[in-house]
Amino acid sequence: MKVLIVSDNFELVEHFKSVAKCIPYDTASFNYSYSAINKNPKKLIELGMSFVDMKDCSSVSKIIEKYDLVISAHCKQIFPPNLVDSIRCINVHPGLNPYNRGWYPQVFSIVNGKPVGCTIHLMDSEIDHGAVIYQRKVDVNSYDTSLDVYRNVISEEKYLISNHLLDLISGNYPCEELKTEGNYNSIEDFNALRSLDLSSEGSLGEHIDLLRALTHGDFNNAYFLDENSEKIYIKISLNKEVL
Ligand code: 0FX
Repeated sequence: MKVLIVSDNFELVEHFKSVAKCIPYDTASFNYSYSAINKNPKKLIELGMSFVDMKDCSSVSKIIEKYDLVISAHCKQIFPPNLVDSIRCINVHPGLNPYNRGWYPQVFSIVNGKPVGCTIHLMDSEIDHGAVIYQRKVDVNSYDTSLDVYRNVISEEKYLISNHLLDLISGNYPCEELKTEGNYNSIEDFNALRSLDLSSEGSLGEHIDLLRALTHGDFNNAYFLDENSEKIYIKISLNKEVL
C-alpha cells in the first residue's frame, strides 16, 4: 500500500512520521508533500518534503497512478474532483463536521457556540464534507481563547492518528454520511470577523467571545480603525481564578 500524506502543518507531519515508523514497510510505505501555495515551507522542506500542486493536472495524474491512499492533514489546497473520485482520499480536519466546516473552526465556534473538535473523514468534492470516519469533540471553556481550543483540537487529532493510522490504511473503520450540511466559513469570513466595528451593538459577553475567538498567540487578528484610519490591533487575556 502506497500512502501520500499532504500537509502544510509541521506538527502533524512530525506526528504522522513518528506513528508511521511503527507500521511495517510491507504494510505501507509513506511519502510526504506540502501544497504549492504554502508561503513558508522551510520547516517542511527540512523534514524532507517536496511540494505538490493540486491545480496541476499532470501532478494529480501522477498521484493517481502511484498511490493507493492520500491523506490530507491541514493541506492548504483543495483536492480536485478527479483525485477524490479516483482514489481513496481521507482528510484530517480541525473541526467537528458538519459544524463550522472550512477555515479555523474553533474561531467560529467560540463566536457561534457550535460544537468543535476534530474529524477524520472520506473526502468528496465538497470542502470538509465526506462521510465521517472518526471524530473527537473538544470542550470550550468561557475563558478559552482560539489558541487554547486549537491546542486541544490538535491533541485530539494526534490521538486519532496514533490510534487509527493502521485502520485508515486498511480501510477497517466505521463510516457515516453527514446528516446535515452544517455550515461553512471561508477565509473571507475570518477576515470580516477580524475587522471590529466600534459601534457594534451586543452584550458584553458577545464582545468578549469575539475577542477571545480572535486571540491566538502572536497573531494580530482583531483590529479597529482609529481616527487616522490606522489599524489598532487588540487581543484579550483571560485568567481563571486559582483557589
Ligand atoms: O494547519 P492549520 O491549523 O489549518 C487551517 C484550517 O483550520 C483548516 O480548516 C484548513 N483546512 C487548513 C488548510 O488551514 O492552519 P494554520 O497553522 O495556518 O492556523 C492555525 C490556527 O492559527 C488557526 O486555527 C487560527 C490561527 N490563526 C492563523 C492565522 C494564519 C490566526 O488566528 N490568525 C492567522 O492569521
